Amino acid sequence: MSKRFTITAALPYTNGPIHIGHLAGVYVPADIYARFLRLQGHDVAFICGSDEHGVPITIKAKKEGVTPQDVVDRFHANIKTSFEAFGISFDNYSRTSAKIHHETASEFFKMLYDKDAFIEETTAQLYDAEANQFLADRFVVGTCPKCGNEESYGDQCEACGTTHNATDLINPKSAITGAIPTLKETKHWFLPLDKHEAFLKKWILEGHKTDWKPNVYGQCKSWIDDGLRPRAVTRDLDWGIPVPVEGGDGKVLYVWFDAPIGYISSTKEWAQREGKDWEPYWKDEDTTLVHFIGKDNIVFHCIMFPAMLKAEGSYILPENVPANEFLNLEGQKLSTSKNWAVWLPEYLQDFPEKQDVLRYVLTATAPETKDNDFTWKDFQARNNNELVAIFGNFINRVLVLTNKYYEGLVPSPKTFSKIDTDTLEKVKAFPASLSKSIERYRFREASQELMNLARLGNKYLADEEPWKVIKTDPERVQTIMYVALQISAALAIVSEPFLPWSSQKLKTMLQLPTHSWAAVQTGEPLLAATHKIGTAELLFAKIEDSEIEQQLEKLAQSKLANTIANKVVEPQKETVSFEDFSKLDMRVGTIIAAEKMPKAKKLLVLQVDIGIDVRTIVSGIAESFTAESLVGKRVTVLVNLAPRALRGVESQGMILMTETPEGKLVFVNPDAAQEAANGLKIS
Ligand code: B3M
Ligand code: ZN
Repeated sequence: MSKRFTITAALPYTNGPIHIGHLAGVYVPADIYARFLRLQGHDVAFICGSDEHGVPITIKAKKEGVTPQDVVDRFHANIKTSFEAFGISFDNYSRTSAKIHHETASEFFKMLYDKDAFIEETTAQLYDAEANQFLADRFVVGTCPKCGNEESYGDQCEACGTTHNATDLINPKSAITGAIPTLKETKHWFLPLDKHEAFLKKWILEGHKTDWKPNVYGQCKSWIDDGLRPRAVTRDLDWGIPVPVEGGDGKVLYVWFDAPIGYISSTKEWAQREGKDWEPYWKDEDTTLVHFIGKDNIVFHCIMFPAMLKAEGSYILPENVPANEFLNLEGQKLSTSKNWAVWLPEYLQDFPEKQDVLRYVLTATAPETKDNDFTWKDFQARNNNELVAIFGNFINRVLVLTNKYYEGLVPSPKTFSKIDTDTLEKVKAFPASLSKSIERYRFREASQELMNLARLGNKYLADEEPWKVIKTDPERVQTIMYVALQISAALAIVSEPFLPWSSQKLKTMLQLPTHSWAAVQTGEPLLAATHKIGTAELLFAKIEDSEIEQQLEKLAQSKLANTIANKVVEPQKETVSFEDFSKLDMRVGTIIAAEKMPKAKKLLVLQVDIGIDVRTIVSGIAESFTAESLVGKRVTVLVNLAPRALRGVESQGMILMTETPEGKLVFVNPDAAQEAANGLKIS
């Protein structure tokens, strides 16, 4: 029976492009789910948009010296385009700076205000006197009162996920000036979450104990058990939706008040465009509402937004909030500021037409129950060993053989043997097992089940060996190829939610007449005898080592840039007079012999031609250079340093060195020295 679904995916902050962490945590699973539901014939509104208010945007704008509007315009376009190019099938992608959103959020606030759903209170809030600004949310950092993380934001600690009021922070510090905030009185509107505690307890703790993911349920339980408190839903800021009630001048709605309402306004925008009524999608008890989010958004979607919806009174509540954990990259936390990420626009450029590979890898390694790691080697292996070697290989064999033996016409099957009927029975069972996994939000499991269908086909062909049997029993081959073609068709249909691009390509190759999920389930022939298929194309292509190395090199560059940025530069030493400096006699020289100092890990004994004479210099560089590699090297030498005995060898000067960002020693100015004669002074 067709049902109505409203599927939302977290509205990305519009301060940077989308990366694989966003995709794995939210957008790929949400898209699989939405596509799956559509394939069942359900009525789906798959909703998203850009989250354009809030501190991250303001901070980015300040850093770049542009307006917040400039920032959101740039990234809204960037994000929207890359989602489309990647194949995320939103029915609507809106933005919270849109007029319809400002109106919807304002009305929502006013409605709650009129219902006395807020507490209006003047309280002392953190204030940065230097910046002349109240400090809330990401404008203030301090120690989390719950877990002790020293870099908690004013509204949320990313380490433990709790939300708190900025005044709860221990040792707060302004993120703008670094100043210790003072307290200043200001009026705000608070949503009394404590008043909704009984309802939240009943709804979540009793109602969703078994169907919500343990990580989601667990977080909710811990907040509720800790006791809920009123939360301010307005801010003293100038970027956001103006507070639409008396006394609201100079204040805006808290970004976590307006952003979830963005789901509603985006639905309205879609309905207007499609000539539909938006209300059933948010107000009809028969509608299933599901929020796809990352784990840091759980409290807002499970506690705060439901409390808002409940206070308003006419809305439905989410049926489920399948939040994911985080994805790491090559063993390290993804980080926008450290450029430690795989950015979607770059991926699409580097791997054109390989959207499905990333979709598949991110699904197969999705951080569903714990944080998980994305590595480029694994990406390559899953492409080459699974998509190419199993799925692609099977399809290629079926299409090539059908074209070769039957000029592209599906052959009529003869007698079905047990292996044929068993195989077809197994194919029939796939939609049900896939559905079961997807309905429980186990996309990882589902993606492996999909691969099992390709494995089934591959094994069937490998066991039946039509390419051998053709010589002795061509009639048998007709049946084999008929069965193999049915498996290919089933794959084309059920792979659609996971691999939409390849599914489409395969449907075209097979000229597949039906795309119905139910048809696979009933076991009716998907490709009838004498149906003409199209030409074979490669479904997946091998990814070469060099392509992976390029990606790893990109990451190495980011790492290097970070080490340089984080390198602590020693403070300047005391000033010396020019006379003192002139006492140093530095010359260009050439190392003419080098050997290791016995039993000393770090020391090399060098003979250096400094123009005046040849000196013995003991240098502590053995961990960075082998003795052999140094012969002939041009160096800079301090030649009038008082001689000093090191392990019994007299060192008669010093070679000037510095360090690379990775901490490797290098010679000072060796390139310039190439041109200079030994003995020339450095000045
Ligand atoms: N803008 C996403 C984030 O925390 C946040 C989601 C809003 S969903 C209403 O990155
Ligand atoms: Zn914490």
